[in-house]
Amino acid sequence: MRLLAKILALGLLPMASAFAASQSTVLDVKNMTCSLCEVTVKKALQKVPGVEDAKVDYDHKTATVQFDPAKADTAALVKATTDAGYPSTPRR
Ligand SMILES: [Cu+2]
Repeated sequence: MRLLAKILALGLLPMASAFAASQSTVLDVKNMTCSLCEVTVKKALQKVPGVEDAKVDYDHKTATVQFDPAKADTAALVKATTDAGYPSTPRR
């Protein structure tokens, strides 16, 4: 029984912390040539499951994305903008 409790605790703790916080990441976005591109990139990011908020800055060529790390990851965000015609790289 104690072993079972341990397994449950180990299994559930990472999930609990994933639910608690959303993660924010900044992407450098290429190919944005006008403010309409900003909207296209924003929509592409918002379609990714787990994305809570996406702010795209045409002037700085960046996208700031807030997402649930349990559902989305940086790779999925990069893929979304790239598939829309705007390759991006995560900023560190
Ligand atoms: Cu444009």
